[in-house]
Amino acid sequence: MNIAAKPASIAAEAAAILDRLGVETSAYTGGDLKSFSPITGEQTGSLKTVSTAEATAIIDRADAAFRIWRLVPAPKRGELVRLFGEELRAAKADLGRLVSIEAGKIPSEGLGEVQEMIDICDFAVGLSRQLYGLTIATERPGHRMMETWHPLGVIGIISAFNFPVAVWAWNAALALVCGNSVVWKPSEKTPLTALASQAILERALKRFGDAPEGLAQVLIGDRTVGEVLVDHAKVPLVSATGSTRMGREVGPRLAKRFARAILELGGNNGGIVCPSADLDMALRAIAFGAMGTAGQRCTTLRRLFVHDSVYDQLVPRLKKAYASVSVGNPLDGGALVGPLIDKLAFDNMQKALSEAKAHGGTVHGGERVDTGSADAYYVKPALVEMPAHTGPVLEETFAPILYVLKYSDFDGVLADHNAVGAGLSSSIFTLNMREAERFLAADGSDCGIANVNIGTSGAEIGGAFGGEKETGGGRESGSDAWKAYMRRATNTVNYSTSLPLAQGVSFDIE
Ligand code: UN1
Repeated sequence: MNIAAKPASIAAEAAAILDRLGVETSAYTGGDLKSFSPITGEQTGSLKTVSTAEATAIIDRADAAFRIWRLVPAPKRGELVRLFGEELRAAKADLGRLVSIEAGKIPSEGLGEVQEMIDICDFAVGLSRQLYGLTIATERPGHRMMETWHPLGVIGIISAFNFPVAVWAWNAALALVCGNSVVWKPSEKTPLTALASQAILERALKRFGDAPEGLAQVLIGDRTVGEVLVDHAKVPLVSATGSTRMGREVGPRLAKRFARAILELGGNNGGIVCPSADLDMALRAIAFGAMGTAGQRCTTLRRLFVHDSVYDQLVPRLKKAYASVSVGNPLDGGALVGPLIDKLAFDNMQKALSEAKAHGGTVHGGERVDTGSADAYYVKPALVEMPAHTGPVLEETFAPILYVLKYSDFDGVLADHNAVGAGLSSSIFTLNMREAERFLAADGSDCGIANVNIGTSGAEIGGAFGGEKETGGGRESGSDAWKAYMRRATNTVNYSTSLPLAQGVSFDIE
């Protein structure tokens, strides 16, 4: 079923939401960065951008704010994030809708993204009383050794269009309780949701009262503005989400000035369906993982390895699900698959599909769906049966393409599973504990996320999020990811009356 897009003005709805959230009209009119909704291709704003000089001044201001904020007790800093979580709860419907308008997500996913922001706020509030350091046994009598965690500085955040607000919130909530200030360069494709999120945070800041000015700021602009953030000496950590190509530029620039990087780059996520798998469960997990968010999550399932004993049971059902999935205007509420972000995404998808055919693949779906808007790019998700793990299967294409491969040998499938550049997320569907445990073992999946009997996407915030290899190696969100946002000091205190040296060294002066 294809649902036609409504001609009603999406821009007017976006403006009404922004107004309710407290964003001034002047912030998104009369500027030179045009924003669009992928739902119809309609223009939704023209935002004022900052110059590189303004960006530098903004970062300097953030550094001044940091110097004050780092001295505020962490639980008090947590209070700001608690208020932010409250404001997000109140704004959830509006912000979720704006995410749908700007990123093309279906309503439950737009709202889910805001829920992810709320969840990380709750996590960070608890964390604000748990920034623990260790005490460590020392080899010297009358001494104490301990670790202290201190605020780090201005945290630069570069985010992508596909999670336009949640990824910022993962970083901002942790950074703020850790005593840092934040400067955010959102995707040029989703600047309105950034303005809205910033306005919501400013409401919390206002209620908080005495936070330093410049504690959390947004840089609206193009990549030159992002480069200022990456190169500025007062930014000790940049957390960047985007393509591996972007990471290859950002990573070395940060390394050059010894700044920290949290890179969350591409994923080419695989799933393995074993002979004992619960196929009903696998089918649902695969459908969401591969078609959800129109294949535009970094955790999207892109490669599916199915054991030859269950291939003919599972794959025909999967094809049926692909053929019948509803593609259309996400605002209408009936579709499960919304638009691709833009024409480039569509072109890249078509290119990958022709390459797949050239490599012997059989393509089901993948064609454009007409919703009445020439500038909107809706597609039927594509399921591609591949004879071998080659060609475009090895690359991430940010679109709903699922490559399906048959396997017979478990060691062989593990090797193929790991034989790609990216290492973000992975899944195995099995009721056999030997296979499940092997997948999670040292010689199993080489990804930052490895799941059993759930899909590759839709991680909770409580775990550390990120991946290995060309995914960049960074970890954000839960677990102990907060440690990257702080500076660790090892302190040794001598409360004795002598000065023993470690390692038995003697150095006695007269
Ligand atoms: C992303 O696509 O950049 O695990 C983030 C997930 C979400 C986050 C995705 N919680 O799919």
